[in-house]
Amino acid sequence: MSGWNYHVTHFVTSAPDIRHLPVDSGVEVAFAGRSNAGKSSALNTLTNQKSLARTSKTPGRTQLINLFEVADGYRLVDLPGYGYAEVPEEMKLKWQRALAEYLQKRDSLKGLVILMDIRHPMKDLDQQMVQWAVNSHIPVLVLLTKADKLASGARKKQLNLVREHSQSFEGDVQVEMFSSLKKIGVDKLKNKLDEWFSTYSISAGDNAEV
Ligand SMILES: Nc1nc2c(ncn2[C@@H]2O[C@H](COP(=O)(O)OP(=O)(O)O)[C@@H](O)[C@H]2O)c(=O)[nH]1
Ligand SMILES: [Mg+2]
Repeated sequence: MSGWNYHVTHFVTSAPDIRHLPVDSGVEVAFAGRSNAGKSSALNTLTNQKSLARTSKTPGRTQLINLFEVADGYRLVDLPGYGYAEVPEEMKLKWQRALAEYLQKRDSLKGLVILMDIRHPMKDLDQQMVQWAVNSHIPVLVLLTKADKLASGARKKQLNLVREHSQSFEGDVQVEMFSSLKKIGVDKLKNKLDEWFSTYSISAGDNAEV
């Protein structure tokens, strides 16, 4: 089924950490990736809004978890970027533990989009994210971002390499190219979100806000 209109997505709230997320009901798809991978740009491109998710040339700025709603009870979650070099080691570990817990415990989480710069994909933390999601039976869409930075031959080669590598996780992991600049892969992203959102419909009671 199609028909989800991502253009009407609106900001709901920010949470300082995973323990402060809103009630765990409805359907959630989270976006994760290293700082500067192009996550905010992808969300803006998906929703056709220039500054829904703030984009920044300064990596690591977005420290909050930002929640957006596509429709009542259907959310997109912008997770803080990981791997930012200037964050103290202790904070990094704390955040990694919190992320792992979120992936394991959040019932409404039905899909994870992991964004990786096509020129530097599958760094250690990226692999860890994929592995955590697979372990928690959460389907993954890997977007190889900034595809416009490579010529089309190099792009396809990189896509095939990452696809091959992703098989080693032995889970539901799909890999696609993406470019916010050139609007590459936007339909692939929409189709995947449609699939995840439509697989889980919300019952009236589940959706009640009391
Ligand atoms: N060439 C190119 N640059 C991009 C693309 N997407 C994002 N960027 C740039 O990469 C930097 C980081 O993007 P941002 O969306 O803020 O990344 P985030 O930290 O993952 O949210 C910014 O300077 C963007 O302009 C893309 O598709 N192509
Ligand atoms: Mg961002």
